[in-house]
Amino acid sequence: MSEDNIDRNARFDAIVVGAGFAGLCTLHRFRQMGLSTRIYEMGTDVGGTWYWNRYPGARCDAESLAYSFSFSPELEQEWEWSERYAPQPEILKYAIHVSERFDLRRDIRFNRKVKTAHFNQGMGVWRVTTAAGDSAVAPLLIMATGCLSKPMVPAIQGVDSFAGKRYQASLWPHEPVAFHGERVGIIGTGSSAVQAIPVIASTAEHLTVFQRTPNFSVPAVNGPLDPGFVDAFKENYRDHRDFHKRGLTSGFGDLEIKPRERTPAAMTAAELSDEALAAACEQYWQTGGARFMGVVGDALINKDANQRVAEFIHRKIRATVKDPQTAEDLCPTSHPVGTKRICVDIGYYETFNQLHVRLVNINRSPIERITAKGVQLRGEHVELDTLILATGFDAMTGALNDIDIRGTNGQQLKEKWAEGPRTYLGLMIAGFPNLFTITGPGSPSVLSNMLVSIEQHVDFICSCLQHMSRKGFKQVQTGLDHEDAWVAHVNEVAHATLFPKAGSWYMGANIPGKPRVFMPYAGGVGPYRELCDSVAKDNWRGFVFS
Ligand code: N01
Repeated sequence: MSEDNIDRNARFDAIVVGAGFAGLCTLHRFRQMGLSTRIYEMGTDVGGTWYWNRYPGARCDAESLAYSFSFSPELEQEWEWSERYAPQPEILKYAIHVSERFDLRRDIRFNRKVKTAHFNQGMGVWRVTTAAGDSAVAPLLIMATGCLSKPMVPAIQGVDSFAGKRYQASLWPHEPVAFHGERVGIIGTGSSAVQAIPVIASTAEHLTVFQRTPNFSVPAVNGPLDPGFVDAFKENYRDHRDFHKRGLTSGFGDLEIKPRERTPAAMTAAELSDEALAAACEQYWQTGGARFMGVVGDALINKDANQRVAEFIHRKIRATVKDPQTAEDLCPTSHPVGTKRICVDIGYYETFNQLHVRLVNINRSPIERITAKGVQLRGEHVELDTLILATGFDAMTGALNDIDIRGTNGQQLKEKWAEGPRTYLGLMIAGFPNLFTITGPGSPSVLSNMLVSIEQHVDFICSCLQHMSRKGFKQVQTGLDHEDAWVAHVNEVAHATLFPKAGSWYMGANIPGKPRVFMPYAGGVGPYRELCDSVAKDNWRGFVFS
């Protein structure tokens, strides 16, 4: 890194932390508004999630044509996605393309881990420093740090003593990793592992999967995109985008399905016979993808409905996996389906029929410790050449709490959030003026198409800044009353669903000692957008300008 590149007491209109999709979108829009902006990015390139998560089989489980920026009609027409679910290298290429096409890179400093962000009340600016030695100030600070960006290394005894090759799924090397002739072990069976396992099994000599909690997984039904389908979609891109933005749930879905049609998706499970529900599940199973959870209208709010959908997946697992004990071990029973992020796979359950693949249920055979040569289970040592940790993230708050962020009166964000994150609309935090979070806790974020949510937040922030500029305001903040009311609303909405019934990362349950609070907003992207719009219309209700 050239010394000349270091910012020393630099001044900008805005500082953005992170050059993933949220940071890129923010920078592009701020440029259009004439704001001088600096992004500090920890990685050596743009892409965020798609820069770090390079494990074998990594791809998006949202459909490519929907999981893309809508702000440039030319970009969306010209960019060509190859598959229904884009593989990680293609999404990374897209992020790089966006950064070049809109000439964003000149305002991004790579290899910069932001260490501190302190608000100077007298001057009304945020001072940001990085581990590389930069220091810069700006009145406006945008945290575009991502929801799943702080990897979690499990506290398993001896985890650092393994003498073979050890990889973390979310910090995968940039160089190719080969498994030919190797005995590979993987800990974890969340979305990352479910994607990686079939691919690793295709070349490893032996693969051992250490599973603590089985997850529900549905087939992706991935494949090359049909040019005719793409043309038709692109002809109608505006309508699709609008449909996703106003969607009642996650911001995906088919334009063709009219909300009022009496399909099972618009009915409750109680209205359907077992045969009708099974037929609907089968149809969604064959169609593929996470939209499976939309098979009936009440799958995520009614215990019985959920159980009937879960049993359909259990039957699929038992019909696919030949060894009865392995099949039983793969059947999730400890949480309602969908309350931990449902996985989307390409041949996951089938992989366990291969003779060189073994599932270890660590509830029956607990991991005692990791040794130099492998994993010591109770009563058995599993020798490994390579150990992969696909153990997830300190989600939603991890990356923010990692930075020493201090607002008015030196209050530290981490301390403020000791009992769980508190925000107004997932966008602002009382006591932290001019600081916005993109897809922060309390917003639809991880329960939604991230691109839809990112663009909505960036639009909202830009409108707010335009309002400030028109009125001559320099500062915006939110108050504790609105923050408290929003936190209560987020909780109320979550508790009307089955989500809190799972010990999920949505609940912070995967991190020892993390408060158990349902972090995202489960009210759906469309209703959330309407709420934000009504806030702006109602003279920016809950925001205080000065
Ligand atoms: O992480 P996870 P992930 N001993 O937290 C296990 C998104 N994503 O990286 O359930 C043994 O889901 C843990 O077990 P348990 C998506 O939103 C998207 O896979 O806690 N096991 C679990 O099995 C997803 O939800 C895409 O009992 C331990 C696993 O590790 C999110 O990222 C692809 C353990 C962690 O699963 C996170 O997914 C990938 C221990 N000490 C990810 N500690 C797509 O778009 C943890 N585990 C496709």
